[in-house]
Amino acid sequence: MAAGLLSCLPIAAAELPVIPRPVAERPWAGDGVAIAPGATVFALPGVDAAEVEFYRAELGKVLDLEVGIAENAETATVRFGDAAPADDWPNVPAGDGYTMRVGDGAVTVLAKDPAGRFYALQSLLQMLEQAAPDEAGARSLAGVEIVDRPRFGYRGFMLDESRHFSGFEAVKRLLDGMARYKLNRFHWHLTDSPGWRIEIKAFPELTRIGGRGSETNRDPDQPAQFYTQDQIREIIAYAAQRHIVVIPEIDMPGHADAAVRAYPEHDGGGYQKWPNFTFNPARAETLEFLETILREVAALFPDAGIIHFGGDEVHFGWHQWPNLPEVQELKKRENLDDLQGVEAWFNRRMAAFINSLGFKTGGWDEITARDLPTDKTVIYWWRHDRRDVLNTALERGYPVVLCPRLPTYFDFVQHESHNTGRRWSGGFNPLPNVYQFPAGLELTETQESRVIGIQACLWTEAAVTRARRDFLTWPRLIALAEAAWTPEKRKDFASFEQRLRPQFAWLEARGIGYYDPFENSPEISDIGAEPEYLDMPEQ
Ligand code: TNX
Repeated sequence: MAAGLLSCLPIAAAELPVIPRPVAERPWAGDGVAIAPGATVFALPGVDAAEVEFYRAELGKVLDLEVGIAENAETATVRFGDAAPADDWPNVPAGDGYTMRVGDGAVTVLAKDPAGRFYALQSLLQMLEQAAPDEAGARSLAGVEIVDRPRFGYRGFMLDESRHFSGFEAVKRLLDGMARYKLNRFHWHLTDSPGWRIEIKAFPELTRIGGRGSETNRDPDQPAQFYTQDQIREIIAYAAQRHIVVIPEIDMPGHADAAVRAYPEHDGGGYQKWPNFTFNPARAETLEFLETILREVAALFPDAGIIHFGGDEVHFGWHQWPNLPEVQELKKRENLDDLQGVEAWFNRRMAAFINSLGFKTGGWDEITARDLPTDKTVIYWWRHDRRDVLNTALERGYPVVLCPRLPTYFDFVQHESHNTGRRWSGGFNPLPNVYQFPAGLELTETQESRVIGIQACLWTEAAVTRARRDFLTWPRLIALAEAAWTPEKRKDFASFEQRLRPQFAWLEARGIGYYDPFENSPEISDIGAEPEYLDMPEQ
């Protein structure tokens, strides 16, 4: 798409009730469009009928009408195409971008790729929601032309399922919300110390034993909570239909207690709170065990692009490594000086294996110093107090996802008065800080070109119930979505607040809870609450 074209489009006076705010919108001089009973959709040549069938259903839900299929382009209410029908159209963008004209009696959506058409539909649905129907059930939209495309290709959210388990239905609701706001990466933190949440056929004890317990309840007699492989396939398909890629995270060599509880022969020791925090990083059978797991994960997530292998906080629990005979032997064999060398060796070995399966390796920013290949590794920068690490990763040419604790960790509190959740030297993550990110980092142009995206992370140590997880996620995730999509010069917090107010109705209708920053609604703080047992198949 020609960037010059966008800058010459004047901004519409009455702004669209759309989040994320589009790159450019201008009034269309002709008539607008009334969408009434009898509305139809049409797939222009080049667009798959099945794709438009999905849009027909989505439009029908919002309009509460039966939407039909038009016989031809001329009579359609909403038509979806992949090329400009005439010369007076802006260039048709590729990827996630789209252009949409609401004018002269019809809505025309043009995008080279299905993702762009899907995002145009999200904009249209939000506009229609805000247009109250008249007595005849018609919703009127003023004439407008939109040209839109995202600032970042990777627009993510991470959910920690180990500390407390969310479950199948909650994840689907989350994916609905992500898609609505044009987020496209769901980073699924499926394993950590309290619980192992992904079925691995080769090692059934991982879920049978490792799936029991949570951060707040380690009683071994609880039912195991995890996703079966069938459920995972269903979630991936549901996400894919909404243009969301699901990226699995299998944490190693740290955060391993749950797996080690199930298979103690792989223990590498830990520390007081988590005595089996690490896998043995040097034992041949343990490396094979992890590779077998990764092979199943790769088969289950064929389109993930990235397998995230954690790699964080290993030094918390490596104190017993010097006593492990396999580590002593490895150090000698590979000429490694210290534990950091052992950790790096382990990272390189596992990353090479992930690459051999056809995936990039994702890892927390500790792996920046590990000499992993820059073209096959994605760094997730989380230590906001280690700007030096971000700079190093960018200088070395790694693709980077920005997800620093401040302001993108949603387990941090969002209002001064909130008592549960994290703070960092008094700092916390209110809505405006999330919205303004990443402006405060003052990235140079070269640096930004290596940033593939931004992500919020919901860690769930202090999020025991679904109500609290919702409270921490919404509406901050909506602010993050606009930060990920909308270019800096189009971001405006006052405008965002205006457009945010009407979003709560959608969250409520979908059964999603939230914090209302306008009312400063009461904190949902569930310290002492019992974890919920949701959606588990028969065991
Ligand atoms: C740090 S982020 C962690 C997580 C915790 C989180 C809590 C990261 C790579 N490690 O294990 O859940 O802080 O905010």
